[in-house]
Formats: sequence, structure tokens, C-alpha cells
Amino acid sequence: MGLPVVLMPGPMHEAVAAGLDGHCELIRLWEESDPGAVLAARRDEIVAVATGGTAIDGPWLDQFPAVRLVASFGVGYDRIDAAAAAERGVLVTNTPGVLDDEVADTALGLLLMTIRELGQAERFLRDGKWTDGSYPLTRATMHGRRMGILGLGRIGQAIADRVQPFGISAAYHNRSPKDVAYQYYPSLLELAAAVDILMIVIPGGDSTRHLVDAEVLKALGPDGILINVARGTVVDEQALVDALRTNTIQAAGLDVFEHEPKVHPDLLTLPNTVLLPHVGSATQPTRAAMANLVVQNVTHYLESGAPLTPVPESTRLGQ
Ligand code: NAP
Ligand code: 8YV
Repeated sequence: MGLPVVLMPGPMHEAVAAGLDGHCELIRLWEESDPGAVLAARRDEIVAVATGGTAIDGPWLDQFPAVRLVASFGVGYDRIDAAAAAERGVLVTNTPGVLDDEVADTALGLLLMTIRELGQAERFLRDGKWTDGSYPLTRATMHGRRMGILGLGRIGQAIADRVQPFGISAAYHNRSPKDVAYQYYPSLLELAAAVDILMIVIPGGDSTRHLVDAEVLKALGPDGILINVARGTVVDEQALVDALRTNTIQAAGLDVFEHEPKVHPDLLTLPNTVLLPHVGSATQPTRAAMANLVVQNVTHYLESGAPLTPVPESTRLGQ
């Protein structure tokens, strides 16, 4: 019998293909000269999919009757309809845990850059303005501020741990409270009103779309700093632009955008934004660890039927 057939619809970290070598026959679809013909000939043989960003829903899965696993690169899997997959008996896995510290470090860097205007100060120096005078004092400091974490999960907890030495207090809003010392707010609006930094670390997708809207931004207030390292869809980006322009909030630091890689043109020109191109986990060691977890999920599934890190929607299928 031949090796099991795994489909890779688009390019992924090179360690995924390397790690799967010898465990399966990998179809690297984007490299095929006639992808449609390959799919037509092989669709009944494909048992698993390894993906780094392809949108996958029920009808997409229906093309592949033998597929039982979708192994996704990244902890956020908002481009995959995991509930539709579960209905079809298809497991979905993601890569949780291995990127928590990296993303939390990025969030802290973004917070420092935003509050202390480090990007703007560096541009001031590079533009040769220092010889004409000092960069203006920043209005705000990190120390003694109150942070509200929207999504105290793995990464949110790593961020909460990191802000303690700055004297920043943490509170949070999840759908349900956790057994932690931080104050829980059952209402996002009340959390936003009680803090001056709102740190977004919840999953994206339909259920969290525009959770942070004009009302939440108004509650955050004129000294408020918004940091988003989650998904751009969580924030109503036009409402954010309006809030930044009218000083309804003070500033925003963003690693993610509603229509990335396209960025709202006003965010690019507003003086009170710090913008990063979705680099939360983007270091070689962390991306290699994520790739390795994709490989482990596929190989464990092929060997035993039980991948390592199924998403919550899939857990009942793995039993
Ligand atoms: P996690 O451990 O699952 O934590 C997510 C938290 O969000 C949970 O505590 C959950 O608590 C809460 N939550 C979920 N839905 C909510 C809702 N509708 N309202 C309020 N709270 C809600 O996930 P994680 O590993 O920390 O990752 C979080 C997200 O960060 C990912 O989904 C991904 O989109 C994003 N991310 C971005 C980057 C980047 O490069 N910028 C990198 C990695 C991850 P409850 O279930 O109690 O609500
Ligand atoms: C990656 C992420 O940039 O894990 C996530 O949810 O957003 C990031 O780690 C993403 O997976 C795309 O490669």
C-alpha cells in the first residue's frame, strides 16, 4: 500500500514539508502545472490537509470525501469553519502554546512603542530634526496604568504576567470568569470604562466581529490606548479611525487589520498610531516550533487517529 496522501493547498513554512517527508505523499498544489487536473484525479485519496491560510468551509471540504484532518498553522483558525468540519467528521488542529511568549513580547513592544511614541521619535531622528531641538515629551507613561485584557487566554495571561513589573494592573473580560486574581468584568463596555489600556487577544471570526466598536472606544476615553494583537476583524476599523482622529481615544498600536495586508489609508497618516505588519509570532524559532506542531499533528493523526492539539470544536471527534 502507498503512503497516505496529504494536500497542501498553498505555500507553508518549509519545515512542514520537510517534517512530513517519509510519512505521506504530499501534494504541493500551488506548484502543480494543472492544479485542477491533480485535484480531479486525486480527490478521493486525500486523507489530510496541511494549511497556512486557505479559507476552508463545508463546501470546500465536500470536495474531498476521504479527508479527516485539517492541520492549520497558527493558533487562530478563523479562516476555517471548524464546526462545519466537525459535522463532516473532520478534525481541525491549530498550534497553541508554542507562540505565547513571542506574541506577548510583541504586544509589550507595541504598547511601549505606542505610549512612548518610540517609532515617531525614531523617525524624528532619522529625518534630521534632532539638531533643531529635542523630541517633545510624551503625554503618557507606562507606569501605574490600568490594563483591560479582552481575552485572558494563553497569550492574554502571558501579557498580564509581563505588565506586572511596569506597575500596570490587569483586569479582563472573557465570556466566563477564570480562577485568577485579576478582576473580571462580565461586560466589555464596563471593562473599557474602567481601564486606560485595552489589550485585544481574543479569537477572530463572526462571533467576535466588531466587538470593539464606537461605544467601546468612547468608554475607553481620551487617555485610552488600544492595542490589538488578535485579529483586525474584532475592531470596527472605521470607528477606530474616527476615534483616533477626534481624540476620543489617545492612540492605537496595531499588529492586525480588518482587511490585511491592506491597511486603512487614514491609519497610515494619523500621528497617533503604531502599525506592525502582523509580526506577533514572526521569529524563526517560534515559526519553526509552529511548523513542527503542524507536522506532529499530521503524523500523530496518521499513526493513531488522534492529533496532538485539536481545536475545541473537534475534541469530541478525537475521543
Ligand atoms: P485562547 O487561549 O483560546 O484565549 C482566547 C481567550 O478569549 C479565552 O480566554 C476566551 O475565554 C476569550 N474569548 C473567546 N471568545 C470571546 C468572546 N466572544 N468574548 C470575550 N472573550 C472571548 O487563545 P490564545 O492562544 O491566547 O490566542 C488568542 C488569539 O490571538 C488567537 O485566536 C489569534 O487570533 C490571535 N493571535 C495573533 C497572533 C499575531 O501574530 N498577532 C499570534 C497568535 C495569536 P472564554 O472562552 O471564557 O470567552
Ligand atoms: C501567524 C497568528 O502570523 O497564530 C496566529 O493566530 O496570527 C500568527 O501566529 C499566522 O498563523 C499566519 O502565519
